[in-house]
Amino acid sequence: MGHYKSNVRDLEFNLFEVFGRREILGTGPFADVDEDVARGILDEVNRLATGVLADSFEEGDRHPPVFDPETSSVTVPEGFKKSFRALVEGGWPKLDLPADLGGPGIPRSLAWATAELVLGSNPALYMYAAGPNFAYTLWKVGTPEQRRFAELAIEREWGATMVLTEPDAGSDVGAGRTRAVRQEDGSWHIEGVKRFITSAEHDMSENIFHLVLARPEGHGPGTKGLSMFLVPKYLVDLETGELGERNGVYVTNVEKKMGLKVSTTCELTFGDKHPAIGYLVGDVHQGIRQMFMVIEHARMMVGTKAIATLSTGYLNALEYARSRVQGADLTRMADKGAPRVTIAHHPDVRRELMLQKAYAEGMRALVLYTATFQDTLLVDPDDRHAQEMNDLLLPLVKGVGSERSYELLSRSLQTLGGSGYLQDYPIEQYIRDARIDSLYEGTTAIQGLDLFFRKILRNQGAAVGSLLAEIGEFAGSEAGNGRLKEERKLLAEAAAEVKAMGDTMAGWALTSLETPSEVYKVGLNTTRLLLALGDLVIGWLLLRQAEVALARLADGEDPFYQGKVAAAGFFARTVLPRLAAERRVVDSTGQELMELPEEAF
Ligand code: ST9
Ligand code: FAD
Repeated sequence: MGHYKSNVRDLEFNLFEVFGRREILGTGPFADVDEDVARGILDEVNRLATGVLADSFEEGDRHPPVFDPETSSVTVPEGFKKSFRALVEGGWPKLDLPADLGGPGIPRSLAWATAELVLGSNPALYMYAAGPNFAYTLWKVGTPEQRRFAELAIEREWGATMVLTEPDAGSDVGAGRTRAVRQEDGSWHIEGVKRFITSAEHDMSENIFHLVLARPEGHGPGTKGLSMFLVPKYLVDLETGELGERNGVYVTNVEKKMGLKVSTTCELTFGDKHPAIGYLVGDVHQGIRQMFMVIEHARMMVGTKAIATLSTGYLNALEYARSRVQGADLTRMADKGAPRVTIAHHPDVRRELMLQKAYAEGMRALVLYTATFQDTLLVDPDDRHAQEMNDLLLPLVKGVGSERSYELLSRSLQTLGGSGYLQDYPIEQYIRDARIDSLYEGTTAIQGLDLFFRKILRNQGAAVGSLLAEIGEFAGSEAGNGRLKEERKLLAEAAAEVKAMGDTMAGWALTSLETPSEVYKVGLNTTRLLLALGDLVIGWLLLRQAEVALARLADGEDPFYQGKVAAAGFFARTVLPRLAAERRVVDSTGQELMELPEEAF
């Protein structure tokens, strides 16, 4: 048995029973996909994910890629290559493409459900498979030549990277110093050093193209002064598609890191040995806007990766708890001769397991709920509400998904006792591999700032207001036919707490226009608000699932649906009430921390 335990039933439950995806299949851009095709895709990818993709998960960790500084080359372990080939040969990296670029033209919700399976099984595979997806962005915003390049990249299965970070420009991308110098023939020479670049070198594709942010000479400071350049490893003859000269971009180091070791994290040096030729994407200087098209996808990916890992962590913990015999039932604690029971009998283990289950399944629902807005945008790219909801939910998927998954994976390990600490089980690797998720693609702090300032304040509360109204409507409804009455009340109370937190913070933001230091009080609470809103939405989505499950249970018992009702009730009773405390913390925020001299820390 491989390490990966998937949950296809829950994916299908979300897609077809909760979020009504059946209704959009067979129509518009999804004309060629019906429910059978959709279920077939999930089945096929699940077969791969629990088989050949998972096979090299451990090998990639124990025998990471080898970097040769002499040749600037990287050799990836053979087992991982085999897994990658299986993914590529199945055509799965092209899953995100529309039909006119050779993709299946599926809804985003189905694409993300499928992505969960790959990301839970062996996340680095998904990242090495970024080529077609990144080429699609290039195709959307590129010049005719760049569109041709993108088509070749898709056809020839080239690798791809997103290149923002520099030693002095991490969260603050606008501090980037990599330069772009215009040449007479209209191309550019890129000069500088980028770091931490994922998949920038490997031996699994004949070419790799980099989407690079650099500052053209004379352009202003900050992110708005950056432009995006296409910088291929090998130059390409666009007519024949043949590879030409080696371009002057080289990997000059590969980092040694805590986890996700098979994914190369590279220092990338431009124009040191010979010129690194770049092409201005779309022939326009809109680098940060273009890069955010890639980032939005990557943030969704990171959240999905984290949640996928929590789900398999939980299911591994559950399997262990069902077989590990230790101690007597608590009711017979004093009876030293009482039969020993599996640890799944112990109240404390049950509580821990249910917390893992509720978060894993609630956050899966969050990913797929967010994806439903992306589905709408494929049907109507001008749907403003769908755009704003997607924008609002992305920092939750990424920020809450990564923070809670890491926290809860530690609980999964705890369920295995000392055995969880061993490499005999996958959870210690899950934890190391998932630790990155709250760091890259914008740290949690950045997600909190993005949520409050850009997605709430700048949006004048429209999207969050609509979300809270929908939650309020559910709480005030008859959902669950009396069976969810207490839970709906807890949901309404939690929603009021979160709204109060947001209102208080918005008030400080307003006051800061006159008294700038008031904004510190906002900054002390943006991550708190992110996590609180996350808990609220997770609680709501679990209750929506419970409503569906209760209706199904009327037809007879099914542990899957019983589990849904139990998880929603547990979350409502044990997690949502904590939001009252979070609100009190917000209310009591002062300037003490900001006035404290650094030496006192
Ligand atoms: C990284 C990569 O970490 C990690 C791994 C990558 C792996 C890739 C693999 C992907 C997989 C692909 C799929 C494969 C498929 C396979 C299938 C197999 C089955 N939304 O607020 P301002 C824009 S990469 C949209 O003033 P500052 C906007 O244009 C490194 N746009 O910011 C805005 O202008 P305006 C990641 C946004 O103060 C402009 O930026 N690094 C958003 O100048 C300026 O905005 C990071 O993420 C947004 N939310 O800069 C950096 N926000 O306002 C984190 C901004 O006019 N740091 N824009 O619209 C930040 O995000 C900062 O907040 C900052 C601040 C840089 C934006
Ligand atoms: P810093 O920005 O220095 O942050 C340090 C700490 O300060 C963090 O806790 C942060 O939250 C906090 N902080 C910083 N600014 C603020 C602020 N304004 N308000 C509040 N808190 C703040 N980059 C790429 O371009 N392409 C890639 O493919 C890529 N892959 C990566 C793979 C790995 C394994 C790693 C480790 C990184 C990768 N990155 C990549 C870079 C990654 O996106 C950055 O590490 C990340 O954006 C954070 O930047 P930093 O590491 O410089 O941390």
